[in-house]
Amino acid sequence: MLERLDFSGLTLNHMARVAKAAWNSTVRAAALAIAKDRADARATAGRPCWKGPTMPMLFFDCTTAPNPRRVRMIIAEKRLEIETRELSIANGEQLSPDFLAINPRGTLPVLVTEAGQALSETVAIASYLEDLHPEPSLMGQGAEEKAAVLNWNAVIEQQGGQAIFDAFRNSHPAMKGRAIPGPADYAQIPDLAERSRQRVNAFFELLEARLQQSPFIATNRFTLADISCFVMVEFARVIKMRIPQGNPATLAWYEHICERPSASV
Ligand SMILES: N[C@@H](CCC(=O)N[C@@H](CS)C(=O)NCC(=O)O)C(=O)O
Repeated sequence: MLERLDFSGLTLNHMARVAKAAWNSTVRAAALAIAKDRADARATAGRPCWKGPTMPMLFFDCTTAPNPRRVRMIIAEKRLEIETRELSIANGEQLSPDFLAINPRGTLPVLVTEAGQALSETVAIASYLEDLHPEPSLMGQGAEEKAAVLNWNAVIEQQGGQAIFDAFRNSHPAMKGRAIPGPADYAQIPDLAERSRQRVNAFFELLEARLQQSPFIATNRFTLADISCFVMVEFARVIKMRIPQGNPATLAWYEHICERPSASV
């Protein structure tokens, strides 16, 4: 592929840039082809989890986006090595026909499992990885803890993440016409952005009340709910909202999570 590039008349620097871009798109195309082959094989097998041959997992990431970051943190906490392909949401790569063939919702993260399923929900990815690699546990152990993690993770997603995303997507100029992720374009609603900012304030109070009672979000140890909360709270910078200085329990929790190696992925 690279041999066919035309370098005539280019400076060395320019040549390097052209070669790098060609290499990246070749690698990306190969990754998409692998994932699509697996999806086709799964369709032929006629069921989502057939007992046929398995392949290494493949993770589609976007380093600028919060939900893929949750998956990167899970992978880091579990110290896994998973083949990863970066897509650029800024360049609309999640909406390419090749990627939509893998995830018709056009969202990231996606984890293609060993049997070829494309998982597009962070909680499903977390559950899958937890099952294959139970230690360290991020989804809780035993009925009470597992339920607490799922319960608090949903509270964080709905009361925090959704409010932050709505505030951002309905106000930021880069999100014009892109108020909802996915292939369909939706107009921004400025009033929704404003209401969502109020909800983010309420979320910070909810968090403070919870963390006054508990060292971590869901249980007395670090779990998926802390990962989700940490990522959402950090993402709130895009709407210029931060943990209020008057919320000491949340600030202490935040500092504590920042010390984990996974916080820097
Ligand atoms: N429910 C999904 C949400 C996935 C999602 O909305 N991802 C965003 C990035 S954080 C996306 O793909 N956006 C694409 C777009 O804006 O077009 C999850 O649990 O991860």
